[in-house]
This record gives sequence, C-alpha cells and structure tokens, in this order.
Amino acid sequence: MLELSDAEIACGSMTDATLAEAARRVREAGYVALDRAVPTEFVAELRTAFDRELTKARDADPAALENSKGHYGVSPLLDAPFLNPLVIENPFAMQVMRATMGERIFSYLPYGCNTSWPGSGVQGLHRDTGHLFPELTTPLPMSLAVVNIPLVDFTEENGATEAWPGSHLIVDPPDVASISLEERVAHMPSVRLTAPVGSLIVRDLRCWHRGMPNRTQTIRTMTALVYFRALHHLPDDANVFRSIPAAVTAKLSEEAQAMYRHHRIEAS
Ligand SMILES: O=C(O)CCC(=O)C(=O)O
Repeated sequence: MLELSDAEIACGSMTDATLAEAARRVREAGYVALDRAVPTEFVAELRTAFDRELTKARDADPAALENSKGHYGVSPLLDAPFLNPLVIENPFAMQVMRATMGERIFSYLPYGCNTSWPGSGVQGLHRDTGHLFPELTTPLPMSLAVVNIPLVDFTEENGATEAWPGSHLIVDPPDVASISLEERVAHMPSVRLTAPVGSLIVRDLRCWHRGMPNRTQTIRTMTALVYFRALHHLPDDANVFRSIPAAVTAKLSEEAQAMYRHHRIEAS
C-alpha cells in the first residue's frame, strides 16, 4: 500500500516522488494501491447506493448470482453518487494513469463493479484483457487499466482479490495454449489485495487475478472503471474524422460504413 501524505490528500495531487513510485509499482507489479485516496464518508454513501442497486438486481434475477458462483456486479446508474468525480476522474488515479498511459486516456460510462457476495466461491483465474500484440514475445507497456475503489474493507475473510504480481508481463508462447492459468500459477506466488476503505487500486488489465470467497455476511464490492491509452488518431479528433453528409454515407457499403464509423454524420 502506497501511503499518501496529508499534504497530498489536502491538495488532491501526489508529489513527483510519490507519483514516480506509484507508476513504477504499476509497471513492475502490475498494480498499485493508494491509501486514503477517496474520503471514507463518500465511500459510505457510495456503498449504500451500490448495495441498493445490487440487491435490486439480485432480486430481479437470482439465477445470475448462482451461475456466477457469487461473483456478480451491476453497472450503476448515470447519476449521483455514481458519477461523482472522486470515482470517475479520481485525481490520484488520473495522475497514475496519465504517468503510465499518456495524457489522452479515455473511458466509458456506465462503469461496472465487482461484487463477491456472501457465500461466493473461488472465481475462475483470468486476465481481463490479453496483450495488444499477442504475436510479440516482448510485452508492451500498459494500454488498459482498471481502477477499483473498495466499498468495504477488503480482507482475506470477505474475499479480497488474489493477484499475481508481474503476471501482466507474461506473454504466451504457443506451447502454453493447452495449459490453464490455474496450472501455470501452481508455482507462482500470489498476493491478496487487502485494502481498507478509502484506498483505491490501479491495475494493469492484463494482470492475472480472481475474486475469492466471501465468508462474511456483508456484500463485498469494488467499483471497476476501465481506462484506455489513446493510440493513433482518436475519433474525437474532428480534423481527422471530419463530418460526412448522411447522403454520402448512405452510398457506402455496409462494410465501408463500419470502417468509417467514427465520422460524425451530418443530416443532409
Ligand atoms: O471481485 C474480485 O475480487 C475480482 C473480480 C474481477 O476483477 C473480475 O471479475 O475481473
């Protein structure tokens, strides 16, 4: 856990030295946990809102919970408190991601959450994304990150995520295709991402991990917001992706319309 100082919390910004340490941990371990990055009173408000939505979703579709072995979340409403800047553009998370993925990172709404429900089992070991160029034998820097804000204290008892430090850099030669990740980690040390309320975790989406059993009676949830590195020209660059009259796009084949889908279309 990387501790933020009182001065950093007060001004909502890490010093260069703290930021360099956070970025180094992301690059080397595949994640960093920042302590006291979110005010605990706000986390309490967010937890109440999430628990309400989760319970509603579970009551509407109890089978979904069973089918997921108790690891099942919701995408929250596009409304307060879910859209609070402390969540969707948390200043400390943004600093870490801009330092590791560049200035023009982007994301989408609604974001999601990961919930380990009371009585849950062990989630299948997985990575949330593969490598950008899986054919290369050298891993590239992070281009996709997830920000998790724990809504309760994450402990071994309530199913703190298990993660394999450094696994984001493991590339897959063809001879491992038939070996499960479970078999591959048999000789590899893991950590449990135990984390108090108020902390947040920035994790490389390639990092191997799994949700763990919740042996308490309290829902264990964390927010899950995915951020992307901007590669090449972005669709939001109007000088490249100029608007095209609808009458023109109407003449394009379906395949061409898909190819040129990022242009704004002007009503003709
Ligand atoms: O709930 C957890 O602890 C981890 C779940 C997760 O990250 C996932 O499903 O991708």
